Amino acid sequence: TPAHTTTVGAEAFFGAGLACCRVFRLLRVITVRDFPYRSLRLHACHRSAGKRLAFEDREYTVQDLAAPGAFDGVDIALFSAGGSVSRKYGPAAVARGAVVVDNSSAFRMDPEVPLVIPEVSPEAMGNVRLGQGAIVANPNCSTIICLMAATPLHRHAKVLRMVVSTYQAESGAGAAAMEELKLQTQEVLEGKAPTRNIFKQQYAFNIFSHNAPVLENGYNEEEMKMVKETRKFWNDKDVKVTATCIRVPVMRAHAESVNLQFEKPLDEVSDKDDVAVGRIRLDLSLDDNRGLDIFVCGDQIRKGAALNAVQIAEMLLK
Ligand code: 11C
Repeated sequence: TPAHTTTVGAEAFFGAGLACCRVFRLLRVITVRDFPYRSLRLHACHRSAGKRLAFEDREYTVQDLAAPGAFDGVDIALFSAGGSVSRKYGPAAVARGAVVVDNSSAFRMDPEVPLVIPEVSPEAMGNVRLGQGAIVANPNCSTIICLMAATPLHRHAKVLRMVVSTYQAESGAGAAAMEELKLQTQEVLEGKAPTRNIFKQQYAFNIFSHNAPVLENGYNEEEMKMVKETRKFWNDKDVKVTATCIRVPVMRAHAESVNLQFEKPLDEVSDKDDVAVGRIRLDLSLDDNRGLDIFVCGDQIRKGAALNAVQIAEMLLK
């Protein structure tokens, strides 16, 4: 078994928030998949450095990400701390020879950076090798879940146009949002005004446009990530993609409605994946069996982030 040093970059690891929830999930996936490592280091921002954490029968002291030599001897660095941390420290890890598997959006659209979903695009890893510093980007969770289902179909009949509507869980916004959904639900049921610390909208008993900033074109950033990442992933700048991303008051797992229009007629559709695909219907609004309506659902923290990142790291070991 190869043995490697893995760094889990964990800004705000001990605080409530996106990074906390996701890094915790990364560690769980490392255990569940029995990921082989010789040593593991946990890094966080200055304020969490020095804290102690038990993981797999050992106690770790969280180290300062900014300390000199933080990445010395690291083969694989799993970053799950948001774009600004990845931008600041990712290149430093690469300079020390580490392969950075980055869960943030910081490098996804960089033409030099592979965007990888292992089951559907192992070839996208290109020449990335252990020992030769590089960045590999994990797509956005909504994109991964959609493309797990749509990519085999795209390869089969070539997608010309894809229309996605998402129903996104609170876990995509982090542990604090999940806690607030619980609190809000209780408050609303008791007739109290719901606490709104995370989003400006009430999300208990409510649905609303994804909380990502709205851009000049009227789409929110989450929607445009789906458009741009799909084009890069399929290496097809002409594919028409449009998305509507919505938050729903659900704790875990995103659901998506995906409408696909193909270049070639379909003669069969059958797929079994870890992302569940259901409600497969020929699109009645299109002629000649060239359209399909499907409904996909997956755990965006497992396959949508942590599991995908660890699978990329596993590819590096092969
Ligand atoms: C959500 N997909 O569910 C988002 C969070 O680019 O990795 C992750 C954003 C990203 O809210």
